[in-house]
Amino acid sequence: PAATASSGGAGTRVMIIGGDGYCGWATALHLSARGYEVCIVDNLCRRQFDLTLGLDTLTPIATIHDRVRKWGEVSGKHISLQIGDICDWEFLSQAFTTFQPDAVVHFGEQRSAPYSMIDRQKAVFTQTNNVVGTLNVLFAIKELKPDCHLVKLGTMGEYGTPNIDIEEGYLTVTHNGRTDTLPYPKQGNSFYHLSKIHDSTNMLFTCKAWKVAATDLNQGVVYGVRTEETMADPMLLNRYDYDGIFGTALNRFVVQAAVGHPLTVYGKGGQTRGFLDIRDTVRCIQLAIDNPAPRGEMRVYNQFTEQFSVNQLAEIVSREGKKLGLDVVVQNVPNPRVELEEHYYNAKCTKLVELGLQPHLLADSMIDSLLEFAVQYKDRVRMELIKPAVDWRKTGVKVNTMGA
Ligand code: NAD
Ligand code: USQ
Repeated sequence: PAATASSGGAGTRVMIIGGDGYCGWATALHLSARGYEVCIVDNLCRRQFDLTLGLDTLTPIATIHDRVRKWGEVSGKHISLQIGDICDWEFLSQAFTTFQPDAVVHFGEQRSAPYSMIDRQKAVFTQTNNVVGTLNVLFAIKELKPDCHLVKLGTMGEYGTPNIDIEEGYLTVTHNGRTDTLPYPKQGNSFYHLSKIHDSTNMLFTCKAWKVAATDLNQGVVYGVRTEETMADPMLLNRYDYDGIFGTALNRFVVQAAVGHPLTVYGKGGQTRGFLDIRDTVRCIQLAIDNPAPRGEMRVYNQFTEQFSVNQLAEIVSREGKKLGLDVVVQNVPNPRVELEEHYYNAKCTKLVELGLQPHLLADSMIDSLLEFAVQYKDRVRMELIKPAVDWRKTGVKVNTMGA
């Protein structure tokens, strides 16, 4: 049964593509715990990137098979598993036909901006993997389950950092006396962010042409690691990236503080972004599923709860770290990226709150507990993985690593 308003979505059949990843695993358990029928689809390429590049998560993570088995024991709920690549049409169409999803949550992309800027091969892989994967999902919906709602993870980085307010997806413009509501202008700052823009364009077109129902969630930078379900057993623990390629700003700063590494603020540190707690990511996805877009409409929600500059984050982490007795130093390192380091930023994020999101704001208690969590695992930190690893200006046809 397709769910309508509020959170009464129990019984809804949800396919979670990328369900072995950071956001996907937490979401799969959140929904399963609440009675949704969950199927995880993943080709485990994220684990392969770690193996290939010599990276590792802060937390020890179990295999996806062990995770799902343990979740069954802990909760009494079954999550079904389909291991395969959504760029492979045979695989995806079979997964769709077998599971018959009411909603597909699509997290299954290469999501690191630095990874996409390593070299030509990784730029091409990122855009092929992301754009073709999403295109296959759109075809699967059209051909196999036309009433299935697509909940697609986009990114706030699709908008870039324009010198005007950022709206939720669309902008009403008056030009030469005529007015129209148009997709908000997109300016990505890496081949990864650009892949998300290409996805949004394909989605908007198929919503119009095939009456697909889609919600594009332009998510900000996620922080934190604990959710109720992933903390229920050590085997359910989520991944936590802190390295220079997959680690994101606040999660990196927390680990850096825990091990006494200077906080790596890139350039002037005025770069401002939207951020949210992973406990809100899972709630936002549930709200999007429970309030499906009507067929033919592409809804766009900005999925973050607060905006911070990188300098502000470094300040918060050093203040809280000192309270816990940690010696925290902030260092402005040369910016490996090409981006504005001082800019206007004012992005709207009201639609998910209107649907009922009650944000977990970045209170001191959150930083405290995240710092304590990082300290608990600090013996696993490999200092050499912390440095910024990819320079936007040096991307070429050969592998580009700053340390090499
Ligand atoms: P992640 O890398 O931890 O997880 C992505 C998962 O998708 C991995 O398990 C990977 O194996 C899988 N995957 C990738 N390509 C696939 C394919 N072709 N077929 C099947 N599975 C595939 O990433 P995450 O941090 O959980 O991010 C999930 C989504 O949310 C991404 O689309 C990302 O762009 C978006 N997002 C993440 C953040 C963040 O801060 N982590 C912020 C905004 C948006
Ligand atoms: N930054 C630092 N120091 C660091 C790491 C990052 O100053 O050690 C700065 C970056 O230069 C950038 C900002 O922090 O200005 C954000 O960088 P990030 O690595 O935290 O986030 P980003 O590369 O944008 O990518 C992450 C996720 C991606 C998601 C995006 C949301 O990896 O999947 O799409 O956040 S958003 O930024 O809103 O587009």
